[in-house]
Amino acid sequence: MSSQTKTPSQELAGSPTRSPWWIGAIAGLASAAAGLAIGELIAGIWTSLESPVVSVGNRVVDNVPRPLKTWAIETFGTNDKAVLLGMVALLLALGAALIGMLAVRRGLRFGLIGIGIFTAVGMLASLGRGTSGLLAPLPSLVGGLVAGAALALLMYRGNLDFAGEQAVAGSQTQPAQALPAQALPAQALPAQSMLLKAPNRRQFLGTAAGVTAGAVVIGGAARWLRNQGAAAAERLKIVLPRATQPLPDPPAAVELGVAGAAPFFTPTSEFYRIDTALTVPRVDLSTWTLEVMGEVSTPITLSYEQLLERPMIEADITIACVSNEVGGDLIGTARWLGCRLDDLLKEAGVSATADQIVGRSVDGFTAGFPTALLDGRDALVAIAMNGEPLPAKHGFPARLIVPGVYGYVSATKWLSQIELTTFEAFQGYWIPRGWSVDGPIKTQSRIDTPRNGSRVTAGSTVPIAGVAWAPIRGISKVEVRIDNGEWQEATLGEEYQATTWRQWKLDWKPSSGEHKIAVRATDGEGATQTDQLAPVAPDGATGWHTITVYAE
Ligand SMILES: Nc1nc2c(c(=O)[nH]1)N[C@H]1C(S)=C(S)[C@@H](COP(=O)(O)O)O[C@H]1N2
Ligand SMILES: [Mo]
Repeated sequence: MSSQTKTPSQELAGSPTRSPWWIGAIAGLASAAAGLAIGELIAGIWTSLESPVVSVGNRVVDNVPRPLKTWAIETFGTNDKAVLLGMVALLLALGAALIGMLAVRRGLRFGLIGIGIFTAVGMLASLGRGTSGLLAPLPSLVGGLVAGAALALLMYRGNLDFAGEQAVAGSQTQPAQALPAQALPAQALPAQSMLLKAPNRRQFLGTAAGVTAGAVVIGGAARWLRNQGAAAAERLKIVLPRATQPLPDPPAAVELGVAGAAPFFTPTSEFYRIDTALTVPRVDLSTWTLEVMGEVSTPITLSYEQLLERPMIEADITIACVSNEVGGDLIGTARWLGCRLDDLLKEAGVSATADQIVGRSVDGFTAGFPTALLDGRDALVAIAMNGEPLPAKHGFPARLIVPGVYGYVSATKWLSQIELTTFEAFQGYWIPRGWSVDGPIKTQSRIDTPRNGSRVTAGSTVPIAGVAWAPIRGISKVEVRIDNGEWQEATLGEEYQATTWRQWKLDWKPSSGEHKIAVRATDGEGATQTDQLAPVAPDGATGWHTITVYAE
């Protein structure tokens, strides 16, 4: 018998859960979609706020144990963030479907309690991250209210709540079919008449379709706001100041011009990106400021315009990630434009007790390095890379760049504060997570061409080439070893700045067969790169990059 042919009383005479499970799942999913879309929209309008999904995802990122994080990065590569967001969304969808089913079977208030729990999780996850303070839970709160309202509306339109609750109540006392209507006492009649209101599937589905369509439109608008929003447009309007001390181009001979080897300057579009941010923070320039605070005599607050008015220098600096494996590509070189950090701190007057400079991001990330690193090197509050305002991914509107140390202790993107403190008083983001307090970049070299596992032509001239780096000590020598032969000195790109990597190459005429090629570099102080293998944690990988190629 199909449901259309049932009379209302026949509907009621069935089990207390007449509405099939999927009605509840639809109610839950549509309500959740509405709530989440509103959350995204609020976060899209007020760019300093995180949407509920992103807040929860960020909490997960901040708290997953390192082995799990390493596994995720190894398995999903740079898609790890998309996978995590997908998992949060999937869990949310499951939860939403269950909440909807509970509501339809047990009554609206059970559904509302479920939504309340999810809302509380979202609100809690948003707290204490970044600089949005007390407003941070707003997207989750409003999203939760909207989801609750949507669920109530759906159940009302489908006559679901009432029927469900009554049926359950009935089933707890006596089975509904044992209650002939005429046998009910008079005071039970109003309840009974509502009891007879059959679930209205058509109205329910229509409303669910409407709610879902609304959520899709609002979600789309939120996405558009995020992408096309204020920050991106503002960035395009920026006219970069000219450097007070412009830097001439590096000598042409820094570039050895071997096809397949990394160019001296890494194109911005290919520059590696590493950060904990699930979605790239979009900074509103009209409210953004950079504060220099903590153990200083004169705290400084700069607007973006004020930052741009400061004397600007250019510097060519190679930055690297501590998580770069031997032979990996989490490293790049750019021409950075910014104001000198040492000058800025001189103005602020660093107190003698401070030994740590902490960069804090608008999203709460922190990285700290010793005040002693300001030894005259070109540490910058950078506003541009390779001649363009910093792309959002790389820290717009400002970031720190400190030559010689890994990014996790220094290169804070979306910079909002520079705090002078002590190592005893404060640990940057990665330190309690098991990474080393100090992060000097280790001397390393990489073979870019030929590729590991590739085939080359026996008897022809095959250039072996790559890059070597040891900022800020510089590179003095690169050697290549083929099979178990002698170490042969490679040709180096022209000596330029010790803060950058150096290209190297060696021509080779392979005999046919399988060959192993290893590379090692010697830094500007005469220390040769160790062959001892070390993993990336806790302070950077070591070992010689070694590849196998086949000549035929
Ligand atoms: N706000 C913020 N800044 C950050 C990070 C981060 O997670 N959040 N990661 C750091 C790390 S570990 C590295 S290696 C560099 C990478 O900079 P890039 O993404 O511009 O290459 O940024 C640093 N700055
Ligand atoms: Mo990093």
